[in-house]
Amino acid sequence: MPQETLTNKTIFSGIQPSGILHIGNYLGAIRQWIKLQQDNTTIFCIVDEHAITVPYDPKTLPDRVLDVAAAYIAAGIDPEKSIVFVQSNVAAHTELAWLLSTIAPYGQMSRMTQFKDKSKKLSSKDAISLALFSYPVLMAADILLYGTQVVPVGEDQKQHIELTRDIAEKFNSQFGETFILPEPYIPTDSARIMSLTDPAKKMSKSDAEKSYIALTDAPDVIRKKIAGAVTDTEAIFSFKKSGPAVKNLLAIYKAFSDKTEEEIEKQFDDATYKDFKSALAETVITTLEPFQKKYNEIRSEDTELRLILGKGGHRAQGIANAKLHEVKIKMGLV
Ligand code: AQP
Repeated sequence: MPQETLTNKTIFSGIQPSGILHIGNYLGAIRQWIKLQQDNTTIFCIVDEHAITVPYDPKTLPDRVLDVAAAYIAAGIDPEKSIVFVQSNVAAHTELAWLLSTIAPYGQMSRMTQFKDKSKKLSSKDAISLALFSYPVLMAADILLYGTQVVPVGEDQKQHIELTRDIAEKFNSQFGETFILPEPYIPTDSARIMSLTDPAKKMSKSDAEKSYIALTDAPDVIRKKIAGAVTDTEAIFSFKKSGPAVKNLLAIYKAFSDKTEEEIEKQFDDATYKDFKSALAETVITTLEPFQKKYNEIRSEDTELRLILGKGGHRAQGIANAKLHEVKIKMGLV
């Protein structure tokens, strides 16, 4: 979808509170959302019901949810402009997911690569939950409840949006026109950030701490993680010729410095890894500083944050319940 067409659209997206948000979540998702909220109707969810599809700690989950909400707002999501809410506060999501699961095609569901990847990480077949398998149907419900036209996602989520469209199309043809078919939106300037310890894998909040830079990491932690990041044998700083590890570090530098590729290549022409990594660390630290200040302010006083989420949940319920009601009537359930 061409980027210039993104005005007056209904946009939905979310992040799982499955760990501490990292620079990949910011560069690949939240940074785009901030731009999109200017000229569109934007709905940003904290998808806690997705986060419980793999083993998790129920004691820390409530804090994780507030952490993500605080990160959204500290990064620039404006709760007056956008609806910001917690998925489990709107029961229509799980109810619609069940209704949609009655028409979700099993064969297509079995081909979802995220399910294959995530289930591989679990110790045995019995550790894989049915909910992990049906995760894309809950995601379809999240999207379809709000008349979403556009879903900003990473490349890895495109398959889930295709499934959502297929489910919506099937529902519309079986029960009558009900759902808008959403389009995935992968902005050209969104970066896919890879793990600091394994550039073949994307940076993930559920991986080892040293593999990601959390948005809330203290300066010394950032310096240490970047110093320990894997590199290639020869110190070449080129967006085309460097190996995957250095290309990833260069991409992070570019995203945080706002310099062009040519400027960066020139700047580090004769540099050592030590020079480059220390420049990178200081750039990341400086850029994250205002975010971290705001985040700490928001997070230290939960009352305001809970009020924002309560209000967002209320607004979301209004839209979601009306759509669910329509679906139930069409399915002969009311
Ligand atoms: N490494 C990344 N680079 C760019 N974008 C990324 N996103 C995630 N990782 C990167 C984008 O962040 C949004 C939210 O993702 P999510 O929390 O719903 O799940 P995820 O994609 O599975 O994120 P993680 O960090 O890898 O979480 P875990 O470890 O729990 O699976 C999405 O828009 C995603 O594209």
